[in-house]
Amino acid sequence: MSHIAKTNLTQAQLDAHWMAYTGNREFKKDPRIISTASGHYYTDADGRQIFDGLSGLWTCGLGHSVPAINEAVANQVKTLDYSPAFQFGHEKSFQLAEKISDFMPAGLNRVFFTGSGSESVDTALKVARAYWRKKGLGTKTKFIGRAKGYHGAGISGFSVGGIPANRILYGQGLESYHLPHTQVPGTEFSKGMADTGKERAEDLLNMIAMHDASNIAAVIVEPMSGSAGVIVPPKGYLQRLREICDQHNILLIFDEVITAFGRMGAQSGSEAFGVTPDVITMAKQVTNGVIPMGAAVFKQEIYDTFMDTGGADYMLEIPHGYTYSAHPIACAAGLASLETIRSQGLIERVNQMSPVWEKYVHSLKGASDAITDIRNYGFAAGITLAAVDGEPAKRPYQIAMSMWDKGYYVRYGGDTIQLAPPFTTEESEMSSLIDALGESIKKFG
Ligand code: PXG
Ligand code: PLP
Repeated sequence: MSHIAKTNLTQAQLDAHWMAYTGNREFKKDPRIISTASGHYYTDADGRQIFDGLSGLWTCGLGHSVPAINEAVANQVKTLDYSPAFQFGHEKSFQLAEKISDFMPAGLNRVFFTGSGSESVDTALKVARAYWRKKGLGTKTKFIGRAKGYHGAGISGFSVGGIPANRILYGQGLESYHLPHTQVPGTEFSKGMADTGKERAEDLLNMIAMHDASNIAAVIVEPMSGSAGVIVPPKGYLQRLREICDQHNILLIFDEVITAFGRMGAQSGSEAFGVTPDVITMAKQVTNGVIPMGAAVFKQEIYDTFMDTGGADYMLEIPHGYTYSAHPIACAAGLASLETIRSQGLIERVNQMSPVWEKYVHSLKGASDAITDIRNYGFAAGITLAAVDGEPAKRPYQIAMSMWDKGYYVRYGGDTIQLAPPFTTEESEMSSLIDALGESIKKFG
């Protein structure tokens, strides 16, 4: 059905790669091969230009092949390609840690580097359990996630995650319970935050009544759920989660792998929604996706607790870390990415252009009866489509393939299409993306 790019790959080569989160059989019959990328566009193996409607995988808000990042990476490869992550250091990780803190809400200023969002979530959850143990509260081990949440592909991430398809094959995970999601009937087609739905935070009180706060280490939520299709928090909802966590001595973790560093038109989701958690996890935009890197950022009191109870100062305060923690090339890319966001005023740009984006996205309302909801915040949008013949994932797939044929990359997952254009997207690009999407939806609507 979709555009088949010419490729010199052999069937054996195609078969050898078990692709991530991909329908391998479908892909390998009809491969969509991307050859190069620059600015807001990919070029496929046939030389077609394809607009990047999801900024990579929510990674490349600055667009592709950004000269400042390319240069920083090239220089770093030539000067220090790798430096051991344990017991020795290099200057750029400390510089980047300070720069990341500068984007974080006040008080979140201790940065633990990882290689991905999934590792960042693992780090946050391990530190949460260890923190309570250090405080003499070692029974606080359970976690509360949320329905429709995505927290990566690790055993811990799938446990607290709430997308059923990502859980059903894997058996027992960490002991975790799930708050209801916040897609409340009657709030469809809300622009930005819905006025109702805040009361769904009250379920946390029921969970505390059931399990007791003495057994609960942390609540983890995405301030805005990305993977499940851009589920924006209702007004007052995150504030209420914060209040309940404070009242019951439970850590609040915001998983900001998608929302940190500009996507929301703010430095973080925390800043956008006005609620400060105890821990923020991040990845993706920190290096503009150029080199894998993630981080978990902790409030200082958590870090100090480990330092104060660490024993002799040559001892590890926490036995945790990754071979690629604070990788020097990732740090160089991170410094250049965050400096570019600042020097080009991109957070302000996303904030200013968000109403324009909102207008285009919501113009799709009524284009087809198949569209049952449209949601947006910052430079992100999710469109829910009615299931065809009991197959909720089919129509989004058909629409995304039709978009690829037309020269637009959009993400499909579950019953949604997701959009997240680069921070520098022009209004004319928004307009043509939405026009093309309207046509594709009508074709399959
Ligand atoms: N937490 C959140 C909130 C994420 O969005 C992860 C953790 C895991 O990060 P890594 O780097 O381990 O993949 C993510 C990643 C999509 C999509 O289309 C989203 C993600 C990954 C792939 C696709 O929404 N999010
Ligand atoms: N497995 C083995 C056998 C290892 O030696 C290591 C790291 O040294 C790992 C897994 C973890 O790898 P990483 O530090 O890249 O997460």
